[in-house]
Amino acid sequence: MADITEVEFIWKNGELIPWAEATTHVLSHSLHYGSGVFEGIRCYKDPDSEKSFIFRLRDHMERLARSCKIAQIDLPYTVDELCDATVEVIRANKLPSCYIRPLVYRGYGVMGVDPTGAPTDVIIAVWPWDAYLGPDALENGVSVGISSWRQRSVNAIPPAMKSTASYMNSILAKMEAKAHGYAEAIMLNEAGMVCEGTGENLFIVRSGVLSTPPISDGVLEGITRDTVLCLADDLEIPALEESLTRSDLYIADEVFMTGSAAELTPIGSIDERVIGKPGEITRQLQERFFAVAYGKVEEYLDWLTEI
Ligand code: PY5
Repeated sequence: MADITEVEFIWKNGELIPWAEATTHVLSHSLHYGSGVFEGIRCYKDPDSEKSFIFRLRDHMERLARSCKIAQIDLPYTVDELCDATVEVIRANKLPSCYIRPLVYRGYGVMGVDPTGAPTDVIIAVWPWDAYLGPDALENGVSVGISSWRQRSVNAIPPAMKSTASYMNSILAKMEAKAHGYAEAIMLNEAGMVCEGTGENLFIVRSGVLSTPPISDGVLEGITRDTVLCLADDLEIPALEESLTRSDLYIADEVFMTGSAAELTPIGSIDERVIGKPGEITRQLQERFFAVAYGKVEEYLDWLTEI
């Protein structure tokens, strides 16, 4: 049984096609070797104004284009065309709020590791998706554990490339975390420093200062991470990008994760070390994040694409 809310249309290679017909051949290159790149984006409906906005659409599509560049995939559409296609598929499905999943993948045509000759297929799927880490995760926080798996290193699968292949690493860590009763895993990098969650960046607060691992420690350059750093600046919360050890997490006053799917999720405990209820700074940033996403903050309206 599919644990996904099906809608009417998916955009594929320039056309809207029925959800059930958006299939691919079992010998598609990316199904065998993970040669795809993707994005995760959200569209929010402001409950007051009832307007819907896609959050930082252009920034996501630009990252998708950068992922293609690293993966040496010729993207057959411009960033503008992909942004327009996203608006088109949301409107066609009449969705007030949704998650958006663009995927560029090497399709059916060759079976060697060398992808030369495989076609490039592009899809944009949308569907309603609730809080990623559980129904009360945003409100009450989640328990997480440090994974025994290390995050892929910068010279293995580059973190700047949001590739499907990288998520085998995330899957191993996520399944281990769930088996131990945690909602999410935190992965260290090969050097043993804190890296990120399986689909989220990580922040800590200690003595009123916000810290997050630098890009050079192997984290995805998250768009929500960048958003939080901008909002912290507005709120005059000092913020640093600095390497963190696992003990820095255990003794932090507040810890939270960020991502398009996970939004801004507080962490209540790490490896049974209690952090506690969502703290003041986490709450302030969460509140401002949703105000911005709902189009209530004038200076950030250019981050939003109205549907
Ligand atoms: N780190 C990793 C490994 C991620 O997969 C993601 C996003 C992030 C950080 C946060 O990036 P951003 O803030 O730009 O979303 N993960 C995807 C998402 O849609 C997929 C999760 C299932 O959030």
